[in-house]
Amino acid sequence: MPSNSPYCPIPSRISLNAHLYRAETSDDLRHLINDVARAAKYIQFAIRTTEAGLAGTKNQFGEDQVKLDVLSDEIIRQHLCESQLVASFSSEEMEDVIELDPKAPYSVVYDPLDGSSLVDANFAIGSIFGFYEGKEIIGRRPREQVAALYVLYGPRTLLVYSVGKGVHEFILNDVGEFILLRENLGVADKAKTFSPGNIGAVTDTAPYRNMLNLWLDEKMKLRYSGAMVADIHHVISKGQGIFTNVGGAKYPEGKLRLVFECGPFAYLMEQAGGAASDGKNSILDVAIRDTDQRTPIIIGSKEEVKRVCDILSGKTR
Ligand code: AHM
Ligand code: MG
Repeated sequence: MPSNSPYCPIPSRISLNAHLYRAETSDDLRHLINDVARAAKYIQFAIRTTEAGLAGTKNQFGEDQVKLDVLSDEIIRQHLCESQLVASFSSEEMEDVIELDPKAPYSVVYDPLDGSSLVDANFAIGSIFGFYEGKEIIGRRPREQVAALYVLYGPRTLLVYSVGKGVHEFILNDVGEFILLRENLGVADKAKTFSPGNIGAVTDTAPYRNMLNLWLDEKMKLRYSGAMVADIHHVISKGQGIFTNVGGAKYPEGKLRLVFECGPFAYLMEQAGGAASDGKNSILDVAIRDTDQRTPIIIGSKEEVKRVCDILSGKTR
């Protein structure tokens, strides 16, 4: 970070590191976020250059892992280990919480490559991270996160982060640095676009069908890519919208995981002025019992989140 010395030129761009410094983020957290951002650069390079395909292995949920899932997880683990700042971590690709150094200041939860089944279709995909102080993850609530971020690998590579002081967006430039694009992204109370996940649930969940019919009747615009990270970025980027993944017979709790996916996004969405609910409570207040815990999620513009929760609970039609 340049000092006030007249010998330090005024920068023509603000780097992620400079932005974290200005936000008075602790040095440890700033270094850890920089390390995670560096891992993301290697992942985006791997996405561009690695042939898509199955790795021949399954993750803790019995899902086929694609090569890039495994590689992204390895890249992140390497950077977390090298940082010397991680007490424990938990990845969507691994079964347990892994303890690294109980005296280190932070724990990290992450989905290394959300939407990886879309790699062959060349859709946007991403990495999602949540940061907690201390070594415990089980028994915590996502509200205890001290930071969250995601990296979106699309036509551009974007990084969106919050350390509890607003939500800020960076773009990866040609020399490999994340530089500030937009500061203090906000999400309006009313939604104009909808992004309905686990849509198969309408066959046995009448209120979800009612909700969908309302969105169609009101001529709201459909924006659904199949990667949560891209679909929620759409809401944050456009400053409005609603994303849902609610339960039905096949996935009673919906398809998405509290720890790696819903928790970090709930933190970012509340920081942007939106809301995230499991249908009853804020996602940020749901206790983490297990790393494979799933939760319904209704996230985005505040008024729409409330309306969806009311309709799904049968309070209104
Ligand atoms: P993944 O982490 O294995 O990629 O799975 C999670 C993804 C989310 O990104 C997305 O919202 C959801 O699965 C899509 O599910 P569906 O294809 O049923 O709409
Ligand atoms: Mg995922």
